[in-house]
Amino acid sequence: MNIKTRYASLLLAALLGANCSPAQPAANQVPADKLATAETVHLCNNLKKLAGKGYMFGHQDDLAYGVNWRYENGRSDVKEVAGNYPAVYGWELGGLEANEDKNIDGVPFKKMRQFIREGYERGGVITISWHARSPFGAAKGAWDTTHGSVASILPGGENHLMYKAWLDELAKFFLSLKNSQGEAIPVLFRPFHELTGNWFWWGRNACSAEQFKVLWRFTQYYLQNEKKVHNLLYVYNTASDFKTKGEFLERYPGDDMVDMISFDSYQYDDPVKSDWFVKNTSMQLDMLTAIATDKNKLMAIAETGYEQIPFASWWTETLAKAIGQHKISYVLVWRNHGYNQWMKRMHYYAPYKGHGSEADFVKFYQLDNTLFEKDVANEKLYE
Ligand code: BMA
Repeated sequence: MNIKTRYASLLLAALLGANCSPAQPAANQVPADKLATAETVHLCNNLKKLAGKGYMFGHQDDLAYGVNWRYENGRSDVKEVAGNYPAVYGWELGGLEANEDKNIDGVPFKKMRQFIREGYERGGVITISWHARSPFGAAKGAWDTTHGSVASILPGGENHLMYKAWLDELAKFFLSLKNSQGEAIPVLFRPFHELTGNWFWWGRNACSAEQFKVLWRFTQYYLQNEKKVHNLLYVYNTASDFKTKGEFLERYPGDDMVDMISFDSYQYDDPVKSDWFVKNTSMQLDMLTAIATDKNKLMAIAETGYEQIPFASWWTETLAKAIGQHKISYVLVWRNHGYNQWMKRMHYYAPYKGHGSEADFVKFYQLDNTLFEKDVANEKLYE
């Protein structure tokens, strides 16, 4: 760590109150943001209670498009198969930092705001990720591993002012998320996701653990204290590459900075021949359970999926088994893009009407411990 980074780190620790001692397990969970709005506090507490009943099913970009459609009011591939919307809606802000009208997957932010409101008003939960472009240039988007990018945006770094301008755009968006009564809509914000991987500019090879923690602490400090954004719960999210609790926590910014711990894990091999996904996910959830209990945090599988779901009973025989009895808040599958020109293949993770895993998804939907929108609407998570 250089002197500037060290200074910034100490300054932020002082500003935010460094947190060394784990919180005592308690029935209630207080959000990391001490000024969180009433609805955000309720969501935090209610998610804690809900985890005892089951886990919510989530889908990225669910209301915006599906495998065979784009922007048709009321549609959702999940709803067309299960008869009900997902309980969790994932959205993505990449591009907003540069004041773009659409995100990196072409979703107009104006429409996204409307979809977020619809999901919230029906009682669902909103989570947001951010594939911000590299501070070293937009060419590679978030997928730039040049060392030094994080250092350059920390206080004292050459791109710090630019980073603050990015956060100003994010803050405007978060503050604009309101329901018809003007209530701020709570969001599970998952910045710097898959942080243990080595593919994004905030990843393991591009910055030190200390720099990562300062980045997180600064971001949260700036959104909360400078921009007065108080409708966020903060989600710490690693890739599926950790083998121990220590590895999972290596870049953890502090108990006072995080509300939920999570990881992303995808199925890449053939689940009929290999039980890697079930075993590894279950083992990693054991570790998360121990950490979440110790620290009194929520937990989730923030992204998963088996692209194109080429195993008809993946939902009940693989995914549900991998989760087992672990008390996660939610599991979210990635987006139903359809044919992806750039990848040159079909890119989707939830079934759609006519898909081979449809019947099994209905079984998954009917399991006692899977929760979709109608289940969470009954729970009144914001009251
Ligand atoms: C990836 C793919 C990309 C997309 C990115 C951000 O997993 O779906 O096509 O741009 O997520 O949503």
